[in-house]
Amino acid sequence: MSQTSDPLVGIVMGSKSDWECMRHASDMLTKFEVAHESRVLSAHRTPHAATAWAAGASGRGMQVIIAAAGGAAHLAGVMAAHTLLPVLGVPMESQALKGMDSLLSTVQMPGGIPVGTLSIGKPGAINAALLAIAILALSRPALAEKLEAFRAEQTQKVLQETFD
Ligand code: RP5
Repeated sequence: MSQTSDPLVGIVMGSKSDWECMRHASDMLTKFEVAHESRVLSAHRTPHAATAWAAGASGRGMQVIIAAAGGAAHLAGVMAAHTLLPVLGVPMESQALKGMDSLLSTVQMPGGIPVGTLSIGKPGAINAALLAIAILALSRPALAEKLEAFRAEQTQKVLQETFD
């Protein structure tokens, strides 16, 4: 587990093998100085710990959960079933089916229990963090300013691209 003080965002992933991808979400939150906690919890391998963590997240001050899993990717759905916090799902790229399994099992939630599902792999990890930041920025003007600066910088970078 990795944690900064009083985390606002919780990043959970089904296996340590997901960290190589999910570190990009953590890095983005760190860049924006958003306190967060990252840990491995599995819907299948640690079902009781996973549901207890989700149920307690709001009470511990968290405002957004990012949940990543691969294959039969039920973690984000299980998180969403046990909290009212917004849950962002990141499908991991799987070996067998390249993440299509993860994507479908994360995105196809029954009506009534939403999971905001991002794209497969690294872009999804980065965007989950940016979406979490956008949610938090709704009530934090300083964070909204940082997000605006990030977008402006990104735009300038693209416009200034050159070729060798
Ligand atoms: C899922 O199974 C994890 O989220 C991971 O993406 C996948 C493979 O896990 P390991 O076998 O590498 O632990 O639960």
